[in-house]
Amino acid sequence: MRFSPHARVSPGPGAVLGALLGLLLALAVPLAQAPAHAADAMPRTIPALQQWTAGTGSYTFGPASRVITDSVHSSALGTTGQVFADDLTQLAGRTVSHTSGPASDVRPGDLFLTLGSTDTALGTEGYALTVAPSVTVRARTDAGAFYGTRTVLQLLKQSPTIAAGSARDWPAKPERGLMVDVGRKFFTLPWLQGQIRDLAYLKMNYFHLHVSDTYGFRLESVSHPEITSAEHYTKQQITDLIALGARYHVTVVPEIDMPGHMNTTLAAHPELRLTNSAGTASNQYIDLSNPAAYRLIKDLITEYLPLFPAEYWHLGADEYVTNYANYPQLLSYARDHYGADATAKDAYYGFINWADSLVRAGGKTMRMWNDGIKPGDGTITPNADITVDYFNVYGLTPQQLIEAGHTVQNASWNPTYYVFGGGRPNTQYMYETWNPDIFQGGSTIAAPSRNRGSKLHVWCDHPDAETEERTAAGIMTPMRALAQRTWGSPLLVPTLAEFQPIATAIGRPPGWPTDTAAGDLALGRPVTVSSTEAPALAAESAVDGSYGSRWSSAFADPQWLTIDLGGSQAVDRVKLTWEAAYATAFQIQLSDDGATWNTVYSTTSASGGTQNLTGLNGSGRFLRVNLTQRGTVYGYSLWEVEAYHDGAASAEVPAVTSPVATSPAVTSPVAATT
Ligand SMILES: [Ca+2]
Repeated sequence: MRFSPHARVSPGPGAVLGALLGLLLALAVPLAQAPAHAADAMPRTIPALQQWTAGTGSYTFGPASRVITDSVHSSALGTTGQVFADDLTQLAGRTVSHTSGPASDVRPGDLFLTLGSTDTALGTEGYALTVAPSVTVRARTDAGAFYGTRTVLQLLKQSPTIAAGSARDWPAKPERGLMVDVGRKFFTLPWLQGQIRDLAYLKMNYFHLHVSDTYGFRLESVSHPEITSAEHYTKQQITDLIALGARYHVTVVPEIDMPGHMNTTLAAHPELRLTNSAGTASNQYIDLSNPAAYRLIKDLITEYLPLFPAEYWHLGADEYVTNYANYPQLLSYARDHYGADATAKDAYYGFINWADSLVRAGGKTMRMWNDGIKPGDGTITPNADITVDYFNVYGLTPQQLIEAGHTVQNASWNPTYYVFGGGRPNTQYMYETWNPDIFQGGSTIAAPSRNRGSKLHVWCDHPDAETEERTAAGIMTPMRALAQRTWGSPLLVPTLAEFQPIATAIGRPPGWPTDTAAGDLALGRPVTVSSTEAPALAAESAVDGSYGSRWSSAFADPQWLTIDLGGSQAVDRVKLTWEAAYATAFQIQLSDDGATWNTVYSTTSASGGTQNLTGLNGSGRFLRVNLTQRGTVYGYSLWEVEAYHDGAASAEVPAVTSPVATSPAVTSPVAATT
């Protein structure tokens, strides 16, 4: 996919209009923190629960709490029980045990997983949850039980105590996911692993890897090693990633984009480039009139079909030739193979169905993008068994595709496209108005069951436009809105402004990697600020461990940011990572009471960037960044504020493992009770 004609300017310090709109939004919703009464009783999860009935009393997660999988179903639930215990171990900062046993073993504080629900409305991914002195998740399938554990995990992330009650919960759509263009930009394995955990945390299950495009072919190959890029994934790495996905109920679906977007392959095979009637060879179109092209493509599909156990294979098939009159060899090929009435476009349609036959022979269902499927331009139509990812308004409408026999997925440019250097998802529209049965351009379908669901799409048209950390932060809220919309439960709150603090409170899954170093005293601590530019630029983003998320203030002097370190801490180093909106004058201050401040660092000539302020000498429970002079016309914006007590390490003694635990889990409410 390339730029949409509707591409919007991405937000940034220069986006004055966007910033002003953000301010207006913030001002328009002054009571964003005050939930409606109806939402008070509903536990806060993303996605929201379909149904909740409040009970009496509560459940508390404590040091003796165990995960118990019903011994009758221990083989089916064993992995889910262990993943749940592992996640709780990360959350609590201590080992949470997992055992198998009968319901009669369950004690107050335990978490019990079982199957055998007769509630058919729960389907294959739903579950029932009972919160009492102990918690019980009962489902019809392992997947359903797993999603019950994600609900409990999100609730325990917010508090070790959960109000009693019972839930029935199930998804509206079977596919809820994310696509990442690793073809144009190489994303590291830890990043991909983190996205699998984050998808699962949001009860999402579909991870589409677009593995080849303009700037790369990212898979190790034995049949064609000449096309593999230097930055690529080995087959073992892919197998391990798929195994992680299986533990988290996330399916990894590959796409090797063909017959367009084949730049990397054609750089190694210039003889297969499609040449137009003027004699110009394309960098990205393979020549579908050349039998050698089919041999190479068959080699690749045959090599990789067994590597990916997912039931789907995505062919891509987007953005191939548009003016077929320029390619008479395609017309000749089509007439030779598909009859005297064939059109040049039949070379494309015939290729699609040829590839579909390879995929079906491999036991899978093929998918493709929608733009090449047009009415009346060929004598061949794509096989009806192909699932079509509908991303923009070209040719057949979603309803027409369904009438032609296809199943579809909603990949609408608006609101599911996140384009490097281009447009961003309209998350407010996505959360407040859209649903997965509204397709690009507003078209709808008669039978929603023929729509598998939706996913967010990260397209890296300009691969260096942002780092993978920034991308993780940039898609965080859109993914949460999409999780809500694909699960399809009633909204907890009607506006994105009200949803944002819920998303912040639920945060990332346990074990989410941080950018900050071990021993960061500020990580995940409570933080207060003088002002916030927009709900999406919350104070918590300055202490969340990510250099991809930031706090930003109103456009005025002075401002401040205060972190509660939880108790008096000696601090000898503070690291500030500024966005473009920096301070020229500020002070670092410490206080035991939050009222009387001891200044340990002061400057009037700072120039932003990353400031690693060493040799500080002070202690206190509260750390304040007191901001007195802006460096730009904007406010103050910090990607992250970190505080350390390097102690002996700063005296050039070899670093030792910090006694301060480094996981964000240590600051979670759960850990606080242990
Ligand atoms: Ca941050």
